[in-house]
Amino acid sequence: MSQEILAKLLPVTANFDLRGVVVDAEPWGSGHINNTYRLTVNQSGLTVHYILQGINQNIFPNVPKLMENIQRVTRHIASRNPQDPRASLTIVDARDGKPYWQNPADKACYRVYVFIEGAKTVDAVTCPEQAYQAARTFGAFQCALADMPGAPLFESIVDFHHTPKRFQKFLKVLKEDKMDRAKLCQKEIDFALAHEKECSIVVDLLANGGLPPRVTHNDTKINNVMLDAKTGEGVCVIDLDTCMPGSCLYDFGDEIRTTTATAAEDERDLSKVRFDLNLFEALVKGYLSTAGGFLTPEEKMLLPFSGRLLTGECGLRFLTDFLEGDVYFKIHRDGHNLDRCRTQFELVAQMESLENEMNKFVK
Ligand code: ADP
Ligand code: GN1
Ligand code: MG
Repeated sequence: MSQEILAKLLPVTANFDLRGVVVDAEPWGSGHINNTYRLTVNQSGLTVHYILQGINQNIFPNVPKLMENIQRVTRHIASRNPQDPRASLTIVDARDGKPYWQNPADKACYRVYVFIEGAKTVDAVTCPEQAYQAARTFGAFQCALADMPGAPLFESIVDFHHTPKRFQKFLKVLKEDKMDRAKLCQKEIDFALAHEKECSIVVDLLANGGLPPRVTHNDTKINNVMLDAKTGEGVCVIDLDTCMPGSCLYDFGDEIRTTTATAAEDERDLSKVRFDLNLFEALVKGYLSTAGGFLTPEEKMLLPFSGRLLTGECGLRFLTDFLEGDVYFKIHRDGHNLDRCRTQFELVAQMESLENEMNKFVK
């Protein structure tokens, strides 16, 4: 199987100077957006790995600007950590000198990163220490981006966390119901409709100056941070496609979404899906240990709410994609996006009932 994949990818890898012979290629990780492979390269007897990604150009049509963002961010993070090569993703340029390669035949774009060895990602946390480490690492990343020189980053997905616009899109897709699926998810539709009011809290505050704009990652789910395989310490923030102007609350909210849940995002048995206050507390401690110094009182106050907002937004996006016919997120089974939506809405409901406890802890 992996040899078949290798045969397909060799014409792609030939366009990058990998300093050896590519001997294996296997699908890697569980991201929903790009096509990710781990390459094994024999460099004069030494085995070295790389990450090769086919970039999702439906979602990121402007690859040159996308890669310029990633180049700026990775260089800046690397310059902040000169002693630690694992602290930043490292792009391997194509032979033509660009940070990606475009196949002239079908226009598909690919990029290569140095593989971060001795580290792992997890799809669900198993202990508070992992939550602490993930949040500490994302907080440090935000802190480092705060003084990145140059013009604002390119908006790789416009209005990515504009929750009210996400809500309007949901209403439109629901009205069309072109796959005739609304009848399969009436409970989830009702849940979404009942939460419209909360959608605009953060975007309104950003617009009226109540919250400061920041440079953020915007996709801080738990499998976008690498943890040391031995010590469990946070090593590196990855998946930089959505680094752009945003709010700290987008990042912290998405951390809450995936780092305080006791089950995977697509768990079908909702009795296993629990928002865990201990994990939340570890997350808050980790985040404040690196980001606490620059957050405004308003940002701090909204940290607990951001969990509900981002978890609800993500559930809404899964529901919209289910209704639309699974056109955005990769799915691996029928109803996958609906299963994902259900876990997210379950978490929102639990966070609502624990609102006082969450607020008390942050205070
Ligand atoms: P997607 O945008 O599809 O989520 P990611 O960039 O997050 O893609 O990559 C998918 C997975 O591949 C990650 O969750 C991680 O496990 C792994 N990965 C990505 N980049 C690296 C890297 N440089 N070194 C090691 N593993 C990586
Ligand atoms: C996607 O790329 P990945 O799998 O890390 C998505 C996020 C969602 C997440 C839900 C560019 O993240 O916004 O929160 O799935 N990324 C993009 O799991 O849409
Ligand atoms: Mg990812």
